[in-house]
Amino acid sequence: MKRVLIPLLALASTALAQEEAPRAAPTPGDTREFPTPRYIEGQSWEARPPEKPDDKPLFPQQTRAPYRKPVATRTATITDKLHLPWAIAFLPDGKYLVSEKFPGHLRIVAPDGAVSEPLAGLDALTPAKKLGLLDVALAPDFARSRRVYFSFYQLLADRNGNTNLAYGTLDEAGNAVHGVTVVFRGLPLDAVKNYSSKQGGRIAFARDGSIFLAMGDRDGNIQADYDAALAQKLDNHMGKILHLTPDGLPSADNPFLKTAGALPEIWTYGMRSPQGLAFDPRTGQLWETEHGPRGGDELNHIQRGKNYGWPIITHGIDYSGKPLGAGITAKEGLEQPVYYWDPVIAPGSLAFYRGSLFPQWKDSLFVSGLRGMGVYRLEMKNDRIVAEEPLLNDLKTRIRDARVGPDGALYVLTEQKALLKLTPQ
Ligand SMILES: [Ca+2]
Repeated sequence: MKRVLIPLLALASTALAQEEAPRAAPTPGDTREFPTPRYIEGQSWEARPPEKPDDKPLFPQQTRAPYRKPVATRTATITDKLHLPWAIAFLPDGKYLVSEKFPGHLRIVAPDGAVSEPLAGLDALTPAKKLGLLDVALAPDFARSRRVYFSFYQLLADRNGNTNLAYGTLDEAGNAVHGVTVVFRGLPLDAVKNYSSKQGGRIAFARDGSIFLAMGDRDGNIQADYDAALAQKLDNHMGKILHLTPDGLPSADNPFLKTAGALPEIWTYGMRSPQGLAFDPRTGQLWETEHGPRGGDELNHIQRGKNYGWPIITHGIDYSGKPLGAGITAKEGLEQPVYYWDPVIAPGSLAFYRGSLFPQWKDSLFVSGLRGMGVYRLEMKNDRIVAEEPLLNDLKTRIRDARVGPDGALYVLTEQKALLKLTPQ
């Protein structure tokens, strides 16, 4: 029955699906169905029970905020010729700088959909086919410096390898990045196995030009060694948000500079698999989304030195179906997520709306959903989520990144190949 309903809904939703949107299949191997959300104003789109039946929010609307659709959108496909795109940055000339995860390439996409050859200059990082590329971001002084930052990992033996940060100088005419320099390498260098692709990698620039970098916990062994969780120990970069100078050094205001045994780059800890990191343009505050266990994806307000709880407190259960640790969702001294998803959407990114193209979206943030096969628009009021609207679920494809362009349009990367642009209908 479901297979009959999906095409009908896709036709009914907007004109987008019929002509312009790609028809990418879900990622091979991910055969789990994601239900079509229910679109009822004032009720959550989510109708499934929580993964752990007795799981409850700690305050009203910590999860399942009511659905609200303030505006209709139109979707255009700029290109569907990318390969595993991970992130997009907006160049001042109107083109798009896109990273492709594996093998790691940077490409420039023109507004007419022309896709460049891979930019030269990344070969010095690691042998070909060993490079995994994650985020890409323009330096705040890009107009003058032409500097771009990107995060990457190296595939070492047994799929080990940690997340690193580099910069280089973009030469658009030469289709190259010159002077590629690695400014930060995550510790341990040969991190435990690349379980579940929990590499982190998202970059966010603060107003002062310093850099925040998300690092996944890489911890595939939580069940067996719960008390030794990497995310709770300050002697490694796993399961942390880091704060760095533009040269990759610890920022002078970091909270653990004088803590014996602590790595000086750490800003917060107790994260699981963060892939969304963004500043609220109104408040200047930092926010994060992370992949949780089965039933525990989170949106967090990131504050200096705090512990976000993984794996001591969490919603949901382990992917094996077993409980996690003591099975608790709150503990003194550990931060609560501002919002969580149970069942999960697998959040790939986070972006705040800025711009005037969609005045109805002025209080919105956007979270891409991999497992959730859509983009999730959240409305925020006084740092709480008051409404949630799934977008693009009719494409039935995993969504990697969603960013707001300088023109106020919403740009979306599907996990497999496409760059989409959403404008008002
Ligand atoms: Ca948490």
